[in-house]
Amino acid sequence: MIGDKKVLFSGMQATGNLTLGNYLGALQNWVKLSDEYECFYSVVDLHSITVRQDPAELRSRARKLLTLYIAAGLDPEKNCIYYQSHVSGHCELAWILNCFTYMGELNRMTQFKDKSAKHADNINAGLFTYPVLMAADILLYQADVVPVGKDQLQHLEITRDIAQRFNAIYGDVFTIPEPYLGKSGAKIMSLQDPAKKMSKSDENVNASIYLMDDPDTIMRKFKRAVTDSEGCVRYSESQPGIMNLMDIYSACTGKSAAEIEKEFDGKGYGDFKMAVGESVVSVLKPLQDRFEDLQKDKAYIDGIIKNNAEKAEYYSLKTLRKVQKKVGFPERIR
Ligand code: ATP
Ligand code: LTN
Repeated sequence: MIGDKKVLFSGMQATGNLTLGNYLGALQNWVKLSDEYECFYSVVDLHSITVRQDPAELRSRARKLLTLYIAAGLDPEKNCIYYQSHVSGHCELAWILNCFTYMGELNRMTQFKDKSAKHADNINAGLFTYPVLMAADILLYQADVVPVGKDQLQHLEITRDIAQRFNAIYGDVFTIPEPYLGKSGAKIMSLQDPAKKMSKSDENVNASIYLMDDPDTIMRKFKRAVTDSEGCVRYSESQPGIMNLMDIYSACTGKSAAEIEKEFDGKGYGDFKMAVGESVVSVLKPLQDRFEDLQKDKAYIDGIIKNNAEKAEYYSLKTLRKVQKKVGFPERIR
């Protein structure tokens, strides 16, 4: 707890251009939860270097991502929006937690298996211990809740296991975090292959809607979206492409699956796809406009970066000092 509020932590990597999946699965929920919780939203640049990055590009993407958090509606005066690399406690706690995590546990992580298959020439130790750094992010702020997409649930589980293991030895040090999965948008699938999640690292640009896509591009991508030959808009496992479009439409309009089925009863996929595309444009356009304005205000963004890093550091140190004491490191002499 901070004051009378529970704590929320979440983060996103500054790799690739953000997609509609990132927005509906993560960012949109962050905004919804931001009044209720004391929130820490990090640009997790330390995680990004588990895959080789061009330095200038990483720096520029990280700043864009931080700006996007604000453009999406997170108030940086109330929410702590900061770069992970600006708070050294993340790495320090990660090291300690590494010593409380088993190789066998990390070996089971599907993201590690996927990423090492994808980057076979660079299967580094950081990629392997990635979930430990993520656990450190969350536990450092004693987070009660962590809004993520479904693909991150396994990492949340391991975070809880590490925290429970640590608490069992040293007493109640860490709050055990709960995942928060939004109702709709928990897993947005690729527009070209509804068996795969929409991902910012997909090589096929038609598979993903990027947050900065212009309206024409968005409409074109939805027109090309893979569906089926059944010809009716119905929420059914046998129609994964349509289900995905319904999830997107539902997340953008707030309509339920039953309402959507009724709205498109007797209409073709063409009409439905147009409506989905328009609903996405109307959600993304205001965000894009705010992003453009914010990007111009360098001094304002710099101020946010400085103040919030200090705030994050203050809270992180409270946990870190406690953990260091618990494991038996000598006290600092002042
Ligand atoms: P990459 O393709 O590079 O692995 P990604 O698109 O999966 O990236 P992340 O940075 O791993 O993006 O995810 C940021 C947040 O967005 C996470 O909370 C994740 O669960 C969520 N997210 C990512 N893709 C989707 C998706 N298709 N549907 C819903 N949520 C998603
Ligand atoms: N692993 C996450 C990003 C991430 C994160 C976190 C999410 C790093 N640390 C802490 C929630 C809480 C991802 O790839 N989406």
